[in-house]
Amino acid sequence: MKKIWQKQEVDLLFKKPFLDLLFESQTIHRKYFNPNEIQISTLLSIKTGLCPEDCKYCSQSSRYKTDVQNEKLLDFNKVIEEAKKAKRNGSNRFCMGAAWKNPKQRDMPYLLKIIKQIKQLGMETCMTLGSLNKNQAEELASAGLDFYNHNLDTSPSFYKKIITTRTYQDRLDTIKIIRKSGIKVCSGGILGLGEKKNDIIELLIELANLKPSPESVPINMLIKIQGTPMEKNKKIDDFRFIKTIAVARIMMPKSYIRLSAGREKMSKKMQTMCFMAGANSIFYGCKLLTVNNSTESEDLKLFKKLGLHPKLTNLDPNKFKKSQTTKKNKLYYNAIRT
Ligand code: SAM
Ligand code: DTB
Ligand code: SF4
Repeated sequence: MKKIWQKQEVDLLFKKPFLDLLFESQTIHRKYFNPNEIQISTLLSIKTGLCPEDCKYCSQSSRYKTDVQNEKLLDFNKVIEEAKKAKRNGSNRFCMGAAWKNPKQRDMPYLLKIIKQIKQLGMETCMTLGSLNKNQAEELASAGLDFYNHNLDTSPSFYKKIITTRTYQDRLDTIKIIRKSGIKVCSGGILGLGEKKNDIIELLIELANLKPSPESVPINMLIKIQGTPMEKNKKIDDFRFIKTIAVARIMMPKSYIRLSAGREKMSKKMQTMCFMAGANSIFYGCKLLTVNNSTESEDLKLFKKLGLHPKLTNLDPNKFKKSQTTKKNKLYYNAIRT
């Protein structure tokens, strides 16, 4: 029987002494995962900006004047080229995001063709396109989509202060539709919006109590985007962030917990503490959707220092042709060999 988490017990986890909490989360992590293995995904924005939603943190909402360059749907060949590049650089999952309220029917053939082509490269696929209806989810699933990212972002009550153009229930409904279609669920949140500890607790309870919990749980640290209502938000305390990852690991022991947006501004020590707390997935590649990420070479240096290695599903170095061996993936193989 699936455990149902109650507020009081999660509150107690947050109240634990820091080192006790980390010991507990690390112990659970080691029960279900290889502690030295990190799943890595690469992101690409396939349609950028002019989003009709009003998420107060986002560079792509049409409501705010940000530096984002709006772009129409990316050319099919360009998307495939980027996926191949990600594969050569060592990623095994390609995640594509579109700044839509929901995909239109006319976009479906393009999306399905992309999924099929990327699956042929031997990569896992993930998309995040806004809300989905049942038919759309089923079509994406039949094309072979592995994951769909749809975050709850924060607690149900605080959510209303962050986004007004769709409800929490809309998000939960889409997650249910994704789950039913057979696509794996990627859903998490964002810290630094001005939420209270209680909002984080409620978010984690919402996620963990889904039946089943999401397979992948991104925990984003707010990247303050100039021009958005959150541009001057106070930075979230590092220890609260690390504790959130530890508590997420304890509540969702079998899920991949992804240390997501915000790594570019985190020190190596901070990232290491997040891995110790139970994070075992990252976005890899120098760009997220619209803003910079930690660079590949910085990540490889850190992996080498910590003896971490990327989760290799379809990546066999011997399968790489000489001509495909770029400087970056040489670095990557050296990093994981030594
Ligand atoms: N448009 C789709 C949607 O909202 O479902 C997908 C893309 S959206 C950019 C995916 C997630 O990225 C958001 O739910 C949020 O958690 C995170 N995100 C967006 N902007 C961010 C920022 N400035 N800092 C940190 N995380 C951010
Ligand atoms: C998620 O939770 N974080 C990623 C992914 N899912 C799509 C996106 C982070 C976006 C960071 C801001 C930007 O690049 O615009
Ligand atoms: Fe649009 Fe997604 Fe940005 Fe919200 S987070 S404004 S839905 S792109």
